[in-house]
Amino acid sequence: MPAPRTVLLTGAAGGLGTLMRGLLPDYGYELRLLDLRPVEGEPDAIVADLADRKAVREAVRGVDAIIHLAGISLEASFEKILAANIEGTYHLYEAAREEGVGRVVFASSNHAVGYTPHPRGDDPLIPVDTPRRPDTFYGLSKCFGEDLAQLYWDKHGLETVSVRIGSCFPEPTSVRMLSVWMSPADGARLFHAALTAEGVGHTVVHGSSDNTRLWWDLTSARALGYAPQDDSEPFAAKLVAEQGELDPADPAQARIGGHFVTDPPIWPY
Ligand code: NAI
Ligand code: 15L
Repeated sequence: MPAPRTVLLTGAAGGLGTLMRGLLPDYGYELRLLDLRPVEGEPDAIVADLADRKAVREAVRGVDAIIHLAGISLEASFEKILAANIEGTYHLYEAAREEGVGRVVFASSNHAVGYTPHPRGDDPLIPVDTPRRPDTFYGLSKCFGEDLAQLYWDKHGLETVSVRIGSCFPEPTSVRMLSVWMSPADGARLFHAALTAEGVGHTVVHGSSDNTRLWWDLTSARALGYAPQDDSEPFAAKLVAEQGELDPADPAQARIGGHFVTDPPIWPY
């Protein structure tokens, strides 16, 4: 596979999209941007809903690969998740198949396995083939996206790397995030590896930095060539002083998905 150059970035107006818009051009990518809402400072960005199949098909035409971030990124009603994350992702894959795009990097989430208890002490890291245990309709939509990716690889030869992202923000903001944090720079490293590794078929990887308090195994991500450079530990002392260590007796602190398992935040639209 020739190295992709032109990449469609869906969800470009969002938090992660904004971070990646800043970082990925340094790897030589030419980004085509799409979002439901205008992308600040980017007048050429495509403003379209994933529900609009014609617009989605036009958006993927001619790109080498797609980084698919668009969708509802927290818990919401099933109907909203169905439209944006399930039907929307299907529309994107259909468009990719019809236009012959060879590779998708899919933003999956830790919430696909959110009910999995996190390791403590000397427990082994969670493997990437751990059974899925979604913690929300949102997490369920990420399970769907991963399965859709598998189907399009098996049936149509369309490759995907599904990145189960932990928490990708400029800094970790909770003690839980110390274990699943992916620095923006490591996020760009991982997306670059996912775009360029040979023969990925459909590969699922965990998306985190090389955190001292890591909960999950990064082997499949490293096999793509991902070499994380960051660690959340420098943020630990302050966060632990403010919030205390995680309490295993508290259901909202005992599992990978954190408070999503007990108190899912509702997306405000
Ligand atoms: P975000 O909510 O800031 O951005 C999502 C973007 O998708 C928004 O700009 C929104 O307008 C757009 N969007 C929503 N529905 C759409 C539709 N129907 N058509 C077109 N665009 C639509 O979320 P964030 O944090 O940037 O996350 C990006 C992706 O990564 C999401 O898929 C999220 O589930 C996933 N993810 C993010 C994590 C993180 O730590 N930021 C962790 C795990 C997964
Ligand atoms: C996600 O999947 C969300 O999109 C993001 O906003 C964070 O809540 C992240 O997971 C997390 O678990 O910290």
